[in-house]
Amino acid sequence: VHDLVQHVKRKKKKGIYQEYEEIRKEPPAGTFDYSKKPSNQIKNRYSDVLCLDESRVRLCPLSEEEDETSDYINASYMDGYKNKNAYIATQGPLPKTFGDFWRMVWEQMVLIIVMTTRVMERGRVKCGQYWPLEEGQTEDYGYFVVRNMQIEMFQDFKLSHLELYNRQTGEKREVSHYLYMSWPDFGVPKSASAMLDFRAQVRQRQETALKTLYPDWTGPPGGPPVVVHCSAGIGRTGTFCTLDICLSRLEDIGTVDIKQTVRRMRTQRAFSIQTWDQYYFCYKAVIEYAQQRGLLQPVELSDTELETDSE
Ligand code: PTR
Ligand code: PTR
Repeated sequence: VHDLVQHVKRKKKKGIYQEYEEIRKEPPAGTFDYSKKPSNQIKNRYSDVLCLDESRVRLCPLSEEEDETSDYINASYMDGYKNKNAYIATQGPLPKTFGDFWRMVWEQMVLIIVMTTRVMERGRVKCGQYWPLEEGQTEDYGYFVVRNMQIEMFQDFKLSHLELYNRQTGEKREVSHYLYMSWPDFGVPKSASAMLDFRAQVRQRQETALKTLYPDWTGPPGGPPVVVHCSAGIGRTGTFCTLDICLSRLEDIGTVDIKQTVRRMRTQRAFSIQTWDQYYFCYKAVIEYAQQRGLLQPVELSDTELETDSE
C-alpha cells in the first residue's frame, strides 16, 4: 500500500486520469457475436453495451425445440481475487428478461444479488422492477415465483430477503438482494467508507449464506458467483468488483494493483469502469480502507496534496 500511495502522489489526479485513458484506448479482448444476433439484440438494455462471447453466461436450454439464441442473457462471468467466476456482472434486467434473470440466478445457485443503481434516476428508467419491492409481496416471473420475505433498512442500502420458488421442480431457495441507494448515476459514492462497509456486509453474507444454505458445497471455495448489476453492468458494477478484488488482495498479501485489475476485468466484461472518477475512486477507497485498518498512517495522503496538480 505504501507503493500505492507513492504512485498516487507521484501521478496526482492528472496522471491517474491518463492511466485510465490508456486503459480505455485498449480494444476489447474478443467478439460480441452472440450479443449482436438479431433475436438477442432486444435483450440488451443498451445497444452499445454487449457481452464478450467467451465470458458470457449461458442459460440452460429449457427444451430441445428451442432455438440457439434462447440461452442468451446480457451477463458476463468475472474472476475475483484467486476465485474464478466470483461474480456475474450483468445489466439491469429488462421486463422481457426478468424470467431469464431469475433462471440465471437459479441455475448458477446464486446467493447474493448486489444492485448499485436505483430503478429510476433523474427521471429515467435505469433498471426494471424485477423483484417484489414490498415486504410480503409475491411476484410471478414465468418459471419462478419470488416472494419478498423481509426487508432490512440500513443507512445507504436496503437488504431484501427473497424466496425463490421454482415452479418446475417445486424447490425453494433463499436469495439476499442488496440495493445500494446512494450511488448517483454519472458519479461515485460521496464517501468511500459507506461503500467499504457495504462491501464488507456483502462479503460476510456470502460467507454465512454459503455455510448455512449449502453446507456440503464442493464448488469453488468462494461459493457461487455474486450477481452484481447496475444499469448497463459496466460502470458502477466494474467499480464495485474492482474494489472487492483489490481489497481481498490487500487483506491477503498487502499489495494492490488497480490498473491490472481493471485491465483484466475488461477482458471479461468489456468497458468495465466508465468514467475516470470511478477509476480514481478505487484508489481513494483502497487508501481509505488501508488507513481504517491501520496499514497506513492517516497523514500519508492528504487530499490537498492530490488536488494541486488536478484538472
Ligand atoms: N456512457 C456514457 C457516454 O459514453 O457518454 C457515459 C455514461 C457514464 C453514461 C456513466 C452513464 C453512466 O452512468 P450511470 O448509469 O452509472 O450514471
Ligand atoms: N449507452 C449508454 C450510455 O452511453 O449512456 C450505456 C451506459 C449506460 C453505460 C449506463 C454505462 C452506464 O453505467 P452503469 O454501467 O454504471 O450502469
